[in-house]
Amino acid sequence: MSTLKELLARKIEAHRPRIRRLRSAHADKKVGEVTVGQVIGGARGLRFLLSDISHLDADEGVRFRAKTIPELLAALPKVPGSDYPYVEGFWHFLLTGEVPTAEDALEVAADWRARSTVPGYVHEVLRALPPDTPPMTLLSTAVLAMQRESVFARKLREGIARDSTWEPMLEDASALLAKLPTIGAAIYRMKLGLEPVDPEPGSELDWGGSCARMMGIAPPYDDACRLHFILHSDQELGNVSAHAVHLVASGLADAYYALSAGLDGLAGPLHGSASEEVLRWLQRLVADLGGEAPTEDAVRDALWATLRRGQVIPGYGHAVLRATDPRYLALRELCLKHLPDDPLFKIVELVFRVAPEVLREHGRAKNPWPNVDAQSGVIHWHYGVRDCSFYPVLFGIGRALGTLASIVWDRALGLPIEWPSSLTTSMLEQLAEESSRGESR
Ligand code: CMX
Repeated sequence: MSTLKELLARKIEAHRPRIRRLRSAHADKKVGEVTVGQVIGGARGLRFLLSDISHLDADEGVRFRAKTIPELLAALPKVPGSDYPYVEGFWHFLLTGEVPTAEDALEVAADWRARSTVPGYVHEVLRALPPDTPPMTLLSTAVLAMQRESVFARKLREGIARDSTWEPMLEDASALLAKLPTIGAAIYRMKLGLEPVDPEPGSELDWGGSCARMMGIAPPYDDACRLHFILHSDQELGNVSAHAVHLVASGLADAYYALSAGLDGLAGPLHGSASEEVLRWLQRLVADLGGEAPTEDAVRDALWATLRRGQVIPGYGHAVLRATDPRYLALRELCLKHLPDDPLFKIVELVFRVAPEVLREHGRAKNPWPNVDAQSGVIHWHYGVRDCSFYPVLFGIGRALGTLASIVWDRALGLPIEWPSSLTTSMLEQLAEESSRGESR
C-alpha cells in the first residue's frame, strides 16, 4: 500500500465516527430554511451538500481544506527551480488534508508517470469523430471510452463491501488523473494535425510540466499549467461540474462515468467555457479597434455594446462570490511576473478597471467583479495556445482533481444516492399563499 493510501485510510477511519454521530444524534437539526426564491433560483445559497475538500466564502473566495490560495501556494512543496507547487502534492493535500513533503509529492508523481500512457483505442475513438468535434466533447468522450478499465465497476460486480468501495474509487481516480494530461495534450495536438505523444521516457517532469511539454510548449508555461490546474480543481460542491460528478457517482457509477458527466457540465458558457468567451470578446474588441490603441473609453463602449445586445460580460459575475475571485488574482500575479507587456493582458487590465463600474451601473449582476475565467485564457494565448475552444479542456483537467478527491470521500463516508425533492408550480403557489396568509394574521 502506498504511504498516501495508508494515510488516507487512517483519515477515513478517524472521520467515519463523526459522520455516524451526525447521522444518529443530529439528523433532525436544522441547517436552514428553503425559500420559494431558492427553489426557482437555482438553489442559490441553499446549504445541502457535504464537502471537506473545498469551501467557498462569498467575500473571501475558495479555501481548499481550510487554506486560502496564498496559504496553499506557500505551504505546498515546490517543483525544483519553480515558484509553483507540484500538482501531485496538491492531490495528496486534497485527499488527506495534510501538507505533503516533497517525497510525498514525488511518490504520487512516480505513480502517475507509471500510468500516464493512454490506451491506443482511445486515440482511435478520438480520430473516428468528425474533425470539427469540439475539444471538450473529445475530452469527455475519451474519459468515457476508458470506462471499461474501471476497477470500481468490476469490484462492485464482484460484490465488494460498501466500506471498502473508496479503495477502487481511489484506484480509478489515480489511473484517470495519471492520463488526463496525456489525453488533453493529444486533443491539442490532434487539432494541430500532430500525432499524440506520451510523456518522455525517463523524464522526471511533474504532471503540470509534463502536460506543457506534451503540448509542445516550453517553460515557463509549465508554471502556468501547475497553477491553472490547482486553481481550477474545485470550488465547493454546488457548482455545475462538481455537483454533476458527485451526483452521478452517488448512484454508484464509477469515476469515468462521473467525471465525463462533470466535464459535460463544465462545457457551458456560463461555467467552464467562459474563458473561451473572454478570449473571443477580447479579439473582437481588438478587431473593432482596427489597430487603434485600446483605451478605457473604448473598453467601456465595448462592454456596454455587449450588455445592450443582451449578452453577459464573460469572466465577470459569480453565483456565490461577491468580490474579486482570488483565483483571478493568483493568475494576475503570474501574468504580472511573466507577461506584463502582453497586449491582450494589458486589455484584460483595462477591462478590470472599467467592467465593475459598468456592471454596477447596469444594475443586474449581483457581483460586478472578475472571476477566474477573466484572466486564464490570456495566459494560454500568450504561450501560443491559439485555439480558445481548448481552454475548457485545461479547466476540465484541473477540475478532475477536486471532484475525484470528493467522490473518493463520498464512498469512504458511505454517502447515499442523492435525490432532493421537487415541487410543482401549483404546490409552490399554495405554499406561498399559505405563508402570506400566516404573515397577515
Ligand atoms: N454580465 C452581464 N449580466 C450579468 C453578468 C455578467 N457578467 N453576471 C450576471 N448577470 C446578470 C444575470 O444574467 C442575471 O440577469 P437577469 O436578471 O436578466 O436574469 C442577473 O445579472 C443576476 O444574476 P446573478 O444572480 O448576479 O448571477 P447568477 O448567479 O445568476 O449567474 C454567472 C452567475 C457566473 C452565470 C453570471 O455572473 C454570468 O453569466 N457571468 C458571465 C459568465 C462567466 O464568467 N462564467 C464563469 C463563472 C465562473 C465559474 O464557473 O467558475
